[in-house]
Amino acid sequence: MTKGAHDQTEFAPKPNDKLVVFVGPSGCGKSNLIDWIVGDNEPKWSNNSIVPTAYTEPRAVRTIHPLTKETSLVLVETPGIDDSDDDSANQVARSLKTWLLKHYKKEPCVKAIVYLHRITDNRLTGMAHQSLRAFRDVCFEQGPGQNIALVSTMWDKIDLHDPKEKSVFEFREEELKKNYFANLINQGAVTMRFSNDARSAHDTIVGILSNGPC
Ligand SMILES: Nc1nc2c(ncn2[C@@H]2O[C@H](COP(=O)(O)OP(=O)(O)OP(=O)(O)O)[C@@H](O)[C@H]2O)c(=O)[nH]1
Ligand SMILES: [Mg+2]
Repeated sequence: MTKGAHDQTEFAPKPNDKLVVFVGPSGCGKSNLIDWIVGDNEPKWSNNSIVPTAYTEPRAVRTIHPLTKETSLVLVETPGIDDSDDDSANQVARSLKTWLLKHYKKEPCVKAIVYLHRITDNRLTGMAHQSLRAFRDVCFEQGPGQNIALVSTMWDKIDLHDPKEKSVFEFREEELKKNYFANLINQGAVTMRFSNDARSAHDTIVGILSNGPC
């Protein structure tokens, strides 16, 4: 699989769709991971620009479900959360709700909400648990924390063969699990690493799809 293109002409929902919703601050790697999962040709949604993507509504791409091999998997990218604005996550969650209502007459199966963050950031800005509460309210009826995947990106930038560098970033990852993400993990959220290649993208989406109610 190579990092890929996806046509964003009118999105056509289907009754048995399984949705995975990607959320996080601008630049955390939502488009990039989706491009890798979809595969084929050239990247479509991710680019090397430092300017946040200018879109205010979620956008979706249909692709093959890696476990069932049906074209039932729908990857939804939500607009980047602005961590400097307390209401930004709520606004983005509302845009997701509007998008879901517009496209699906009956509530669709949302397999997971994926919260992305860059492991290379040396300070955390956003409040993942607060951001995620708004999205959980939109997507799930069941208890908090279920069906949440916390994916750290940029692992390809880390030289895990260098013992010093390895210990710095693995310590950082542990800090995140013990503090920042602890509540979510206690409630059932899973954590994963993404290292910016096809295999890692495959493992990440399979890991995400292996849990969940539908
Ligand atoms: N090396 C590396 N680069 C990454 C990774 N994830 C994202 N990038 C790069 O970081 C930049 C931003 O990534 P995007 O995927 O566009 O970020 P986004 O979350 O979609 O941002 P918005 O659409 O603005 O909300 C792009 O240049 C990506 O190629 C990663 O895991 N490794
Ligand atoms: Mg994007």
